[in-house]
Amino acid sequence: MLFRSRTMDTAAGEDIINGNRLADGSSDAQKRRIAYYYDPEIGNYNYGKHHCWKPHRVRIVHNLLVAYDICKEMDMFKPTMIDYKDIMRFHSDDYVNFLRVINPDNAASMVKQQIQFNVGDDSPVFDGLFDYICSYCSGSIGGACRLNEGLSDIVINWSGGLHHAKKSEASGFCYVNDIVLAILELLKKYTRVLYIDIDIHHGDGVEEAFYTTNRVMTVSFHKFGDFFPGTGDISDVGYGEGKGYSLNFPLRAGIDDAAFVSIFKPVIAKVMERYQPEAIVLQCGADSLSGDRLGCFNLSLKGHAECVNFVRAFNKPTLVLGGGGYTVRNVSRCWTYETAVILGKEVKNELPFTDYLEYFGPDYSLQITPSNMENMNTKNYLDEHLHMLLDQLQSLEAVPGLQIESAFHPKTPDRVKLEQPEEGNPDEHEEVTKKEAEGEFA
Ligand code: LLX
Ligand code: CA
Ligand code: ZN
Repeated sequence: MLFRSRTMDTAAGEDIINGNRLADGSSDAQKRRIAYYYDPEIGNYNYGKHHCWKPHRVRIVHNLLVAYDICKEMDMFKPTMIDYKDIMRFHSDDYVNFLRVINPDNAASMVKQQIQFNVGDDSPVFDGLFDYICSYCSGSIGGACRLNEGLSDIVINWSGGLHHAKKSEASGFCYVNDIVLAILELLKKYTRVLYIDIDIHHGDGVEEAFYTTNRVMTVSFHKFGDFFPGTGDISDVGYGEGKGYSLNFPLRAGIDDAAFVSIFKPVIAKVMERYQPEAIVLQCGADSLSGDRLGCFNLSLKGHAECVNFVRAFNKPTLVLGGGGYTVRNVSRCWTYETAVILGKEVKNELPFTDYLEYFGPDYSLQITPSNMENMNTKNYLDEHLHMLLDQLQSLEAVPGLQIESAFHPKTPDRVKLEQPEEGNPDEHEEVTKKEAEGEFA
């Protein structure tokens, strides 16, 4: 297996075979240079025997990618480790210093700080916690650097996507928000960054960080109503300079492929038209799949991946991240399939042999079949909410320019202060034809 560190790579993409076809075999003329970040240590971290969170799932994805023989189609990197100062670009010094020192042996003497920083229950203290944090953040920040340098068109880090983490607080199994850190890196180069979140949960940590700026547009589709974290109503649209630049599609249980795609595509197409982002971060939480242990949506891999493919067709520098997902076998299936879709490679439905084959019985197939659960999202409900979001987008200033730099609001210290981008012309936008953006696959 060939791994290169971020710093070792100088000749961009010389040896890459690029995916240039969609999964249905139709041609997609634009060649993509794909980078994939994976730390072989990541699967060894353990939240505890009884915790439902399994970092191990990313190792299963990796094994499937190797067994399908598609790794050779992308540039693979073991992330170059960041250090604590890189995390302090968003998170508070107190919180980061706490994460650096806390371990299972001293946890009993740090109960007060555990309560303060919400670490200990859902987000437990385990051996190697800070190394784990650095590992997944390194992939996302390293990926953003690679996009900034123009060395890749799409970067994948399935270990990232921890969208609930706040400036000074862990939340929902998320300690440090790699997404916010990666977006801050992208903002050094790009004037407008779009964040899209298809995890079943609201992308609250990312939304909160950028709530008062129009340099980042956040768009989350999520279950809303009696569901963690409880935020993300359609009326939450941003504040001050950021008003209108947070979009939330609250959903009910049971949404299926056809319904999800029918709202995702028009919202994202309108976002692209009105906001014209220069870079995209896509959080692909797999807890929105049918059969997730903690979820209640009814998506198949095809519906989930159709959203990924729709975003891919816009040909913007894109960082693709993981997220939630508790039915390990389906999470692994999903991100394996989505890697293939991003590469434009077809993969057989019959799963190849790996050390984890037993997870996939009795059918041993890649695709999953949605259940017959009721879709509680009526057509009227979806139409009404879709039109509210389209109206919100229509009333935005079309493309925010450079007057938006002073996004820091003194009354909102949990949010980030933005610097000037280093380069880039905000008026240069690639056009994507409707046909390209609508490219579907079987
Ligand atoms: N939504 C989500 C996304 C990424 C991670 C964790 C979550 N949290 C949950 O799914 C959840 C579920 C039930 C209750 C509260 C939260 C995540 C990704 C990688 C590593 C760690 C966390
Ligand atoms: Ca979401
Ligand atoms: Zn989630």
